[in-house]
Amino acid sequence: MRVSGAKAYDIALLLSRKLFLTPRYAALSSIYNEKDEFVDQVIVIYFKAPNSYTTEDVVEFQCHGGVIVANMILEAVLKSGARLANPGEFTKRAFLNGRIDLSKAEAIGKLIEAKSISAAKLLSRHLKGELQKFVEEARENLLEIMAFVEVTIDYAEEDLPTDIEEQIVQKLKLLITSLERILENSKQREGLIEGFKIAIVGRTNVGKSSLLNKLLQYERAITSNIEGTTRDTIEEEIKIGTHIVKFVDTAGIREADNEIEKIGIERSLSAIEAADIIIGVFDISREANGEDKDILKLLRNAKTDKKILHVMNKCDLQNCFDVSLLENPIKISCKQDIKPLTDTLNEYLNTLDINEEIMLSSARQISAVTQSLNALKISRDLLKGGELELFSYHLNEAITAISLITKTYERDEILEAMFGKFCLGK
Ligand SMILES: Nc1nc2c(ncn2[C@@H]2O[C@H](COP(=O)(O)OP(=O)(O)OP(=O)(O)O)[C@@H](O)[C@H]2O)c(=O)[nH]1
Ligand SMILES: [Mg+2]
Repeated sequence: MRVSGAKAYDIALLLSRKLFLTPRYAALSSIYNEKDEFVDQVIVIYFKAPNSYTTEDVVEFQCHGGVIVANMILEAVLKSGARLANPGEFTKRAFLNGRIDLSKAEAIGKLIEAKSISAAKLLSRHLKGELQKFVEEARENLLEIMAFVEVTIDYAEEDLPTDIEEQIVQKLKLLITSLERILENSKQREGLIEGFKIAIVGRTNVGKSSLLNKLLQYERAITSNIEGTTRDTIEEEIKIGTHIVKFVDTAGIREADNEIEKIGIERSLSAIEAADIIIGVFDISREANGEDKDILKLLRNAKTDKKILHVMNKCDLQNCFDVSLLENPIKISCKQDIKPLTDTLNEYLNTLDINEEIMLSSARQISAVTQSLNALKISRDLLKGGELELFSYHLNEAITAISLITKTYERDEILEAMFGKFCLGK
């Protein structure tokens, strides 16, 4: 149990009945509550400010296992003046007190919920400051450009000297390329952090729910030979290799008259929209019909950043299906074996594993870089047209946006520091 803040040390002395605690030493100590009753024997460690996670005084009680003892100590701590921390408050304080920047705070939060080993590896790289370093370098480059241009606007009668303009154009070009690369790299792999979503789609009765059950290894969804058994989407997390992914079983897609079934089909379509991977299931024991062709069309029209898999199900039965309609079909039987599908999925997920390149780890970071990139492209074009003031306006926008990843950009303060390098009034 951890207590942070100005009173943490006094609380620890009170509960342990000690006169002092040496910082960073593990002290064996009895703990007493406000009624002077012995509660537990624990290890107390005192982290003296600023050498702690929050940079405040922090005291750690390492008590015996189980919920009851821990709760009794918690109660004693609360009775002596502490309050419960809000979710994430320790990390929030670490950020507010300047110990970590936002990219690190975000990495800590996501690390706890990481959906794969490779996601955890990436987040620990962010925790070490990889993303922070990248953002700060980009920001410094942009600020330098900004300073040049503002000096020209304020102090020079004429336009930017051509050699400087050429340098700025080069710098912008490099930055734009690197931001574009990061975005592409990150968008493809977004599911690694947030967890991939896999939609199982097809016409009615092809065995979508049977597939979900087989993946889960228990009868989660109702299956039957009645068409339109599944009316709602069903979501379950399943581990494939080292990845935790979310499978979504959907209502079979067909022309439905029934109001409830229609709503279910609407939901199937949104599940396709939200998925990173779409498994189209086809029942090879029946001839392909118009509904199968509609599904194929749906799969063809899905966004290009989604992975599409064509699956032939019921391979334990005789084949009546025109298989040439399918692309690289994977043969399975939910009654017998679905390993060819899980193997393909595992292989695909592994190809997405994180490489050495810089990557963003949240939708918030992706949006910040997208905004910054758009502003940079606008300002690049304005510079070509010689519109310095507008250029500077959009450049400022680009700096503000990318700074959201690490810490808020305070224009005056940073610009002052930058201008300090120039000999103005020369
Ligand atoms: N022989 C055989 N039968 C299967 C296989 N997979 C599913 N079935 C049967 O096919 C029927 C339909 O299966 P479901 O899993 O309910 O199909 P669904 O696609 O979820 O159907 P809807 O929810 O109505 O869209 C059931 O009777 C299953 O037992 C298979 O691989 N082989
Ligand atoms: Mg079903």
